[in-house]
Amino acid sequence: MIRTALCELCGIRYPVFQGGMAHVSDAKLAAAVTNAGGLGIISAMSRDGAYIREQIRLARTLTDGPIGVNVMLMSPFVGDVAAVIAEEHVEVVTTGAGDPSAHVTLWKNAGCRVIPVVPSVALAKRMERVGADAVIAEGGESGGHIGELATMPLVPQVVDAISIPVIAAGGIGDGRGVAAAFMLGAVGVQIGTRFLTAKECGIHQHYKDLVLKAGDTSTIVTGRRLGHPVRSLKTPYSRNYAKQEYTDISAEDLEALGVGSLRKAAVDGDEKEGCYIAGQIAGMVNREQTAAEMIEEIMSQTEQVLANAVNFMG
Ligand code: TUI
Repeated sequence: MIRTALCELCGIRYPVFQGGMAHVSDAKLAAAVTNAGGLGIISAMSRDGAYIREQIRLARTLTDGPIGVNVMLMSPFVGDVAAVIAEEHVEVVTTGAGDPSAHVTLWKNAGCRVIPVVPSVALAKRMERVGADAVIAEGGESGGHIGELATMPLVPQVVDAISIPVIAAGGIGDGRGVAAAFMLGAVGVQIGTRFLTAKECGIHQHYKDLVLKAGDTSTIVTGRRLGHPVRSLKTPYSRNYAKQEYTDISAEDLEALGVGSLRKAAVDGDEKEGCYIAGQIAGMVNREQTAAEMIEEIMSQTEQVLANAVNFMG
């Protein structure tokens, strides 16, 4: 049985976070992951405080374990959502797409563990300085909004730069990935893409089918011109965006292409206008399973890989 400092920090059985994915990670998926021994995380995406309060309370009816909320810092409701997280005493708050320094004291005073996603050593150091409990070092193999570095170089450089625990994310989908993350110095992992095909994940079946069908080269990064690169599956939407991105299209028109596209994928299964976010590991995600089956399989595979590793030594 693998236990790390992350299990103590967050009150979880396995050192596995489920990524906070916009229009994907709701109370039902989060509760299923927490009940399976990981940390389930509800995505606040660009929704208001009332929505996130309802989701937190729904999750509380579905599990007695800890719950996380992911705050997307570009959200227009970020202040509102930050206050609700403190009021509801959410056990763990993770953040993405920005610097959460302004909210850390509020969350710490409410007893939350604060664990920001960082794409660089510089932000990791800043997070340690402002009192974060740990960081998630997320490489560009992941789906959604990404930084410049890949997981393999990012994680050990972050580990060397700070003294708080580091969780690895980006490109991890099975026990080999978890074992590799431990070898890089991480005390846990965050997994997103694999949970897209969890039975408790309520996204449109077309989304799940695209992930199940995906191969190693099925993702593409768009949005660099606007300063927020996003990795998603190659679909009519993302191919069209990529084609238009470096034409004489205005920034406003390019921005407009993105509006509502995540929702169109996850909720409507829109084949033309949906942005189907997934990481590079999608090619390895070939089965629908319950969250508990996924986590049990990943952790027992991790144990096997780590036990076998001693055979490499003479
Ligand atoms: O945030 C994510 N993944 C996301 S957010 C999202 S919604 C969105 N849609 C379009 C454009 C932007 C967002 C979809 N997927 N992952 C965590 C993450 N955070 N990746 C990269 C970062 C990040 C980038 C810059 C974190 C901090 C940061 O710092 C900038 C600063 O202020 O120092």
